[in-house]
Amino acid sequence: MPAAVLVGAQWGDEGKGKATDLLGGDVDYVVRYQGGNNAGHTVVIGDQKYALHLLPTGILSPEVVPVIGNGVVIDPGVLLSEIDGLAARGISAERLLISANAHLIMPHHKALDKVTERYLGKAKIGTTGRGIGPAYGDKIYRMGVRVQDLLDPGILAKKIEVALTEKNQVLTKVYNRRGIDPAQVLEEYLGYAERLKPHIADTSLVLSKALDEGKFVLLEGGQGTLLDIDHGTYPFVTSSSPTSGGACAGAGIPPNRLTKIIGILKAYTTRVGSGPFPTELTDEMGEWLRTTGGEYGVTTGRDRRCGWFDAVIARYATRINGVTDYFLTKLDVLSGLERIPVCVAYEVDGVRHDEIPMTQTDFHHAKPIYEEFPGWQEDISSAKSFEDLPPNAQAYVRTLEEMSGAPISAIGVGPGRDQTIVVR
Ligand code: 2SA
Ligand code: GDP
Ligand code: MG
Repeated sequence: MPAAVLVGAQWGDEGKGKATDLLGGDVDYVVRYQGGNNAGHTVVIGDQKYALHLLPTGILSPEVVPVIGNGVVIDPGVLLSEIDGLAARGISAERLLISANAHLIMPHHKALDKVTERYLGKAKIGTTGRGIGPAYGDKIYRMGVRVQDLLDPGILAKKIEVALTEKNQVLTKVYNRRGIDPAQVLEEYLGYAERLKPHIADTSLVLSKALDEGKFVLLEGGQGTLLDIDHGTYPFVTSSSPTSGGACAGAGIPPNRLTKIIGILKAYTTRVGSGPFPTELTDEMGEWLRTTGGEYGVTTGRDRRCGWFDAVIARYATRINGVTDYFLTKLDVLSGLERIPVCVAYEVDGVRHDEIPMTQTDFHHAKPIYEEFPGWQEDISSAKSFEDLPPNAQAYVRTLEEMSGAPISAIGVGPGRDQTIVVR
């Protein structure tokens, strides 16, 4: 049976949380495969709003098994407070499975994330400060502490000792900060171990068996294609692989299990943090999109940078991820505009680029070439079918579909669970 991937097509915050939640009723397992509590996924059910960071969105559907895959970096304290927060609202995380191979975010990762950003000054990445980059750095450097180490206090103590011997040198000697006490960290993490133990599993094996039994597995990405460590706007990226290729590695299932790759595409573009963004609007129009679309970071509360839809990026996301279907979100936000510009290509030093330029230097200098489309004035937030949309809204969707190169099979017209149009 199939596994599907849900991936952000832009710079994150496309509305992946809502999309996963929508599919929740049809799936058996929802798996986070990368990132950590840098992610912020919002789901609105009736008058209840949930902001999820580490827990897969499937936690909100009682019949779904939520899984944190091996590709995720876990801050155990944050995970437990998220679990407790949901429990207080009557949602149980008892069925949650956590990969024994996932890596842990340690106190020194958070400290280093913050000091390196300060050190970079104007050149900073604009990270969420959650320790994501340093945790993945240690994973690649083979100095990481994994979830399974929580099951062996001796190993855990040794790993913390080894890591801090080096990291405390960096913190104190390079950055003039206070060192971190290994004994204190050990005590803290052994406390987490007690509570997390029942959830730790060989999740790759669990998923493989589930697929053999005909179960439906949904792999839920965090961030987005342009934040991918390999395919994004490096170095202004996150430290993992949100793209569909990363989904298999981060969940521990083989590529030939994937049958659908659903890209989530916002009807305009946003980005949080530093880095190139050709269609960014720094004027009142950008402010209007931010206010109307509620574009503020779910994790950090930062203002999101806003701009027009960029078809070059959408085409790129289709290609890199092998998108089979798009879910176009936030079309309702554009209601009321006279005309809607769409970036169809870039101009770099007088040369037209129909694809993302090969070098970051050129991408930094890319100027959008726009085509304008007529807007619509009607409120579309209660539209139930494609035909309910005003003709200009229908034409806008068809244009984005054609430019993106993959079918748009669902359209978001509001944040609510029921504010979605299924196109085909
Ligand atoms: P990090 O913390 O190392 O992953 O930061 C590196 C870059 O990745 C960006 N990033 C994000 N971009 C959009 N949304 C994210 N999640 C939150 C949200 C963001 C927030 O849902 O709103 O609350 O600020 C997310 N996570 C990481 C980050 O901005 C850096 O550019
Ligand atoms: P994610 O990181 O991709 O899960 O997205 P975020 O939750 O960070 O940001 C998306 C925001 O858009 C959330 O506040 C959602 O509730 C909201 N949202 C999702 N789909 C729609 C939509 O179709 N219309 C409107 N108006 N809001 C939406
Ligand atoms: Mg988000």
